[in-house]
Amino acid sequence: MAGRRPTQKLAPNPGEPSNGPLTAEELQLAVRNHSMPLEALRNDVTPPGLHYLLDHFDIPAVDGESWHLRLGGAVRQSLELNLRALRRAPSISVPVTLECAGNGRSLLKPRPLSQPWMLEAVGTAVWTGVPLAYLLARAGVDEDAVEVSFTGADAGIQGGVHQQYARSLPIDEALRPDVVLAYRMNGTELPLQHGYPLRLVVPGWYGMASVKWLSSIKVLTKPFHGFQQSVAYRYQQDADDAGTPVTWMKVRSLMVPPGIPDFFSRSRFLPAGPVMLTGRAWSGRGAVQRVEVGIDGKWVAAQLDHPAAPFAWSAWSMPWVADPGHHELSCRATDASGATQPLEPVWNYQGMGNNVVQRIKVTVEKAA
Ligand SMILES: Nc1nc2c(c(=O)[nH]1)N[C@H]1C(S)=C(S)[C@@H](COP(=O)(O)O)O[C@H]1N2
Ligand SMILES: [Mo]
Repeated sequence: MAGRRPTQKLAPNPGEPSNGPLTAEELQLAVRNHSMPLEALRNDVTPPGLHYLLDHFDIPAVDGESWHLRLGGAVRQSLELNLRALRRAPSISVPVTLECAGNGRSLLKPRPLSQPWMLEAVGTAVWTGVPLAYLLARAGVDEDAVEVSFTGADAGIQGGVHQQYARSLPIDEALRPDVVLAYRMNGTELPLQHGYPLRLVVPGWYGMASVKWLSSIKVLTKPFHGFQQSVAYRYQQDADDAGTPVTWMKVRSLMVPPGIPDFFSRSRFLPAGPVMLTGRAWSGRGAVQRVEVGIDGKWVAAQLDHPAAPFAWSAWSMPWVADPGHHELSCRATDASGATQPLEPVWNYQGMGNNVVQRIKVTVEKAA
């Protein structure tokens, strides 16, 4: 009897979303990767070591001396460049706020099983390196090019598929003047965990686009279908939904939790009286136009500063006179497109782009 051949579906995550407690596998990922402590929102540029980190597989062993980048595919002239050659090429420095597309995942119910981010998978760094557009121009991109793919040196298995981490960009994005092949982060050599010796940084896009430990770049005349593009990083409703690709960062704001934390619960305590509430806001596409602070559900406009650069976050602040008792603080940003943060999480199967407003419970104590 002719039966249906069992089709093996490619899965981005290792199982259906769960309402159960955090699993040992999620904890394992959470201790390898890390988010940015919210108090680091005080800084324009995230201090060394506090920028969030997400590595899918292992940090690859790359020898910077013998390493070189290959750029080929649909180009007039393939290039092969070592680190010294790249450092001699024209360079730019771009302050960029990067956020993981899975930020906010663990606030979803049920919770997609992957890196269990809360709210703070974000950071801002100054990336220095060669504009990608410069190298593409040097190689001479063919007229029928549609995308450019980027392959990292790190390898692993995800969804049962052996792979090297790889992503692509549409050709128009790849030719933007601010997309950088970075060999420095905040003025010092690119740290191992952030992609040494060379990484891509795509300002405005969620972090997955910024491929680390680059080994090759290929100009393509057909769309790229790698796992991290066709299976992972999609907004989908269930395992059978092809979904839509995750691209630009949605609008988001975060607040430095005021006062002091309880060690274990992280709930906050502060004395009654005036306190300056501060934080940052960003959006991948279109500047942040407004930040509001919610005090027990009542929204008040915050003072919003100009960002240091088009793709860096903006500082905001709002004075508050805290009166004794329990309060809930929140913040909500709106960008130039009119997009604003939702009050409740918007669920999707992979837990992508959850830009729900942050809520902080505080206990205000009578001044002694
Ligand atoms: N080669 C490679 N590049 C990668 C990744 C990876 O696992 N391997 N992770 C991506 C993801 S999902 C994010 S959010 C960012 C994280 O960059 P950071 O660790 O420097 O903050 O790198 C991206 N680039
Ligand atoms: Mo990510």
